[in-house]
Amino acid sequence: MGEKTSAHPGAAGRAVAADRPGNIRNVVLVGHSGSGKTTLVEALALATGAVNRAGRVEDGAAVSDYDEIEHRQQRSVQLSLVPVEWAGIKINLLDTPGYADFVGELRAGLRAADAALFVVSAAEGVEGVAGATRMLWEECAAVGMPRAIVVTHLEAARADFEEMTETCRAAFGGESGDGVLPLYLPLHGKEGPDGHRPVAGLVGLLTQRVFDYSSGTRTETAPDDDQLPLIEEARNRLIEGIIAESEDETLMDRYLGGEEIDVKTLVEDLERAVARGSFHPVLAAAPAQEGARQGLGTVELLELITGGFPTPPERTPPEVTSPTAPPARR
Ligand SMILES: Nc1nc2c(ncn2[C@@H]2O[C@H](COP(=O)(O)OP(=O)(O)OP(=O)(O)O)[C@@H](O)[C@H]2O)c(=O)[nH]1
Ligand SMILES: [Mg+2]
Repeated sequence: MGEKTSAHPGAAGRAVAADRPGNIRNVVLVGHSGSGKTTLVEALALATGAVNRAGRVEDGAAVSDYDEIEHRQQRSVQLSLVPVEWAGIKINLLDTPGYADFVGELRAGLRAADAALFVVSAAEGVEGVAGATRMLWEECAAVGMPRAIVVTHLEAARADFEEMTETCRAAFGGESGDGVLPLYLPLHGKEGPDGHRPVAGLVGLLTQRVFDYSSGTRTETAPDDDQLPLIEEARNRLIEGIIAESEDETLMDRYLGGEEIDVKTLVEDLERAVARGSFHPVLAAAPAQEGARQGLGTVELLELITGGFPTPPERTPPEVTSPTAPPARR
């Protein structure tokens, strides 16, 4: 790795400045080869303005697959850093190769990060969250690394976001599956001639607002009356999940007593639980449409990274060892 790891010269044109550690998030993207990590990095670079136009992996035009070998193989072979800026926070996105041969690059990325995004393809189903990905999840859990899950390939024929969420709960959520829950549900648009219903937006389970991406730019609207009952069950499950993780023990009693807990309190508790590594939100993402800036779910993901993921000083540095000296803290 070493010198090879560099920001793509085209990304942002210049490095994003951050004047203090509190304004930095170091985030590694991990997951099965082909799950969509490089494509997601591209979507985030576009949404934050780090690039002006999204390149596709298969065209050899994605910012984090810049090596000629990557262009030829149409997949990542090395760790790469793509710095982006959102709401005054510098986010260092570390894109890792999913293919097992390049595990050394993955390990280097994990070491440098303070939080991880597990990218899973809904088209792959359970295969994408088994084996190496699941072991990696457990390894991150052992050191308390904050984690979130991003579901991609939402428009694939087999894709079903809710089914994928249940698969993730079973794979990553331990016996109860608690602590692995979606924050948004995808909203499907009109059925096309091929019988598919593309994902047009997201509905926020806490805010009960609709975030519509169908125009290529995120717009916020109120849900239709018939949409609210559809999210009620998932909303209640999420609220109970957040309250169960809350440090405020009175909250559960108040909730069970019928009190409506306000969204701000819930979001703050959620962000604290994410930062502690005890709650793992499931989000959805898709590349931006041709000519558009915002890919579905990019804004929600950036909000989670900046609001819920820890700053470098908040994380305990990893243990370092040398052949001659006993384990020591860095
Ligand atoms: N339809 C669709 N295609 C996607 C999506 N995300 C990624 N792809 C495509 O899936 C293929 C693999 O995506 P990559 O972004 O290269 O996957 P990766 O996780 O970086 O793969 P490795 O670098 O091998 O680990 C590419 O052809 C992408 O264009 C998505 O959300 N929807
Ligand atoms: Mg890649």
